[in-house]
Amino acid sequence: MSSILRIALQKSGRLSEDSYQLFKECGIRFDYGTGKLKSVSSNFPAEFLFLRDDDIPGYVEDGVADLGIVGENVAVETARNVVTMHRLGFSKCRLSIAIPRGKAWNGISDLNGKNVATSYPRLLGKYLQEQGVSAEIHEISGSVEIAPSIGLAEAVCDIVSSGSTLLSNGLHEVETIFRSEAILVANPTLDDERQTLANKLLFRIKSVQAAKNNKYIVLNAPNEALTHITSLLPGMKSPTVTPLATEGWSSVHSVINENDFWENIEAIRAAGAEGILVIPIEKMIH
Ligand code: PRT
Ligand code: ZN
Repeated sequence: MSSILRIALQKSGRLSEDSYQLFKECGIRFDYGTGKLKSVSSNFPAEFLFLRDDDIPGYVEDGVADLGIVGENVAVETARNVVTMHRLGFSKCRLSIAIPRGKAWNGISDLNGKNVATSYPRLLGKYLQEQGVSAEIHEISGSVEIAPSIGLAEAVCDIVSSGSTLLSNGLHEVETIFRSEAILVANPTLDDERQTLANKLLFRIKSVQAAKNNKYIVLNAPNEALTHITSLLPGMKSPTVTPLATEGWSSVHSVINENDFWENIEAIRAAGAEGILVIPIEKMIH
């Protein structure tokens, strides 16, 4: 195979670190942070392009890059013809409407006839239309949160994560219109070789994500409690049970989901398990 996959990543910003980390965990090595605009991987047929996030959907649509990692907010706002291959679960944020603290809010219809400042005119416009609200959208490219204090708008629609930017500008969030996370986007017309490479990458990403969401668990249990304990540990297929040297006891090995980890651990302990070890998993292949 002679093709090389071109992957666009944000050069430096809120998507960069987690994007670089993801490829590292997928076992794909490349240099970054050297100020270079691109870098070829030493162990996977991929070339990485380091760009501003706003330009990534356009480059992927035009085929300058085959794949890209971008915030879903930017992918939707730029409305380029790209395919969402996978949700990546990092750089989570929301696009919300906020108004000056102390101002009354009775619902989205309060925005009728008002000015709203945003860098997301398309997303906001669509939302207001769906809600049957007619407001004036002022597109500004940055520092949206200062718009009300300088008299440019009565409300803003901006990206929020912790909420501290709104707070320190005397604003308060009244309505979330979109939830976003980093996504892997692809050019819709990848040739067969590149599609094969993209699928290989996706397989690795899914294995890394599955491993992160699960833990390997090893415990000792009295034999009479095994049926109950194994029913609490569905594992990948079913738990592995081996006898211990101590008569009447067994060792149980399984995989447990991170989300219901603490609840299950309590139930497992209550059922008589002892010596419970919980171990991180590096890769998990289904
Ligand atoms: O230089 P370049 O153009 O590449 O980067 P950028 O400055 O345009 O984008 P960047 O790095 O700030 O964000 C990249 C992506 O990260 C966004 O498109 C979102 O998908 C996602 N993301 C996650 C965020 C935030 N969290 C976030 N908090 N993007 C922006 N913010 C900003 C927001 O605009 C506001 O100014 O942070 C402020 C709010 O943060 P809190 O924590 O105070 O609520
Ligand atoms: Zn940007």
